[in-house]
Amino acid sequence: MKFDTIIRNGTIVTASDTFRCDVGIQDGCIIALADNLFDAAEIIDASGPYVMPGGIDSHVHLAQPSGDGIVMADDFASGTLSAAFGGNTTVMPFCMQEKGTTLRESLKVYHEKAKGECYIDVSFHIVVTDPTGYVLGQELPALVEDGYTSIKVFMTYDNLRLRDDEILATLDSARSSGALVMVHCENEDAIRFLIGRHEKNGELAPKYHATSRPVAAEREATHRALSLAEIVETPIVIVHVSNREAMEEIQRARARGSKVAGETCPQYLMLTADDLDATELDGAKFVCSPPPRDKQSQAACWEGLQNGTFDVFSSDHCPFRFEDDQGKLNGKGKRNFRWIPNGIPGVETRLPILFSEGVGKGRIDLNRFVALSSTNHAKLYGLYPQKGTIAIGSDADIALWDPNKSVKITNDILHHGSDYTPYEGLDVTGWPVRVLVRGKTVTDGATLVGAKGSGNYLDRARSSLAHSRANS
Ligand code: DUC
Ligand code: ZN
Ligand code: ZN
Repeated sequence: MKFDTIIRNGTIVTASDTFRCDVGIQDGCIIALADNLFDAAEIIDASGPYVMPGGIDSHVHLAQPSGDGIVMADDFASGTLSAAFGGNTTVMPFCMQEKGTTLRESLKVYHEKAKGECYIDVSFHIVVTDPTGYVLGQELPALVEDGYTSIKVFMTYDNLRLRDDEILATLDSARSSGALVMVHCENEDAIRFLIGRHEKNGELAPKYHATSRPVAAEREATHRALSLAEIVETPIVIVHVSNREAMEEIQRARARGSKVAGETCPQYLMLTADDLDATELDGAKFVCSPPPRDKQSQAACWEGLQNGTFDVFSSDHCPFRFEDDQGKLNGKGKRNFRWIPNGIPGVETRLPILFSEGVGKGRIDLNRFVALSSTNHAKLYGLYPQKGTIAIGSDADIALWDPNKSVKITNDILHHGSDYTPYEGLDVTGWPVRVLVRGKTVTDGATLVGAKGSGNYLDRARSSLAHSRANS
């Protein structure tokens, strides 16, 4: 047989083109794109759905320690399963450096957690929380050579945030090694001041999470991160941008010549701070950082997806259970918003929401959908062209999308470990009906076909944004 699998009569959509042909797959790779392919062990009829690169979600959290007594709702098995049902073929979770440990020690822990568990391919970003001379001078350059080519730093959270001098040292090391730095931009001192003021006033409900983390705290930190990156000439990614003012900081930095990528997420298109002001403690379901803003901010984020301010659309899947004393409603979280774990589930709903609200409502076209959901993630994080496109030689990571399938999103139909979805009741049109990773079907849309452990760990090349400055 010439092929293991042929996907026949499909409309192929890439980030740049839409065209009709068959896809021939062998040994997990695309080896032919042509009409009338024949001679395969398996023929998949794709005359109805679109044939798209599988989604790459470059911002997810799985099995991450999240504070005393708090347990994340997804491990690598449930998180990658949920991702597959949402049309994804690769996810990029974070490996969190525990203070006082090396990056290699932290990686060992996360590789153990992921080993034999994943349904789709995975690759780690490393969160640097303890940027010692050894970490920045010895470990990071060696890790980049080994394929760990992106890191994240936090400007908020007492136990995670780096001071400005530490951020500069980290950026400087990243520039010379060619690592790409993702930055969580919120001003910790301002947030702590506002939390303290709310506590003094007895304002403890979930809605005060939003007012304790205002736009100005995000805008200021975004400006500072971009300025620090400019000083040491290091490309950065501003992750989970929630509003226009932070977007304008990115636009101004680019106009000054800085290399900056931008990311936004479904919560900033679909939720507002009003969702945190729900009855009882339901607002805790929407606590994430930065918090959702207002309708004008949602419109701004859509503009950013259209005009290129944002390169990637990620879920920031960071799931906790709601009715659970190890989750949102832990003993302290019930009494005070500051103890509600930050983060919401979304790896399975990211793409249906972007497809339905974006393509379906005419805000973006199909090719932009593919760019924002897959191709740009692969390029930004050093996986292209192995991943993120449909081309000869690329991995056969493919999602078949039925553009007309209408689905009401409810927690019952999802596969994550959380007991709720922030998008309960949302009607979407467009759904992934078959997902293949390296040519093997993981789900037919309704049932699981793939096996736990079939996902690979991916070493990565340097970022398209970072490598041109490497070693300069
Ligand atoms: N930052 C993230 O990237 N995810 C969840 C929580 C946070 O602060
Ligand atoms: Zn973050
Ligand atoms: Zn995150």
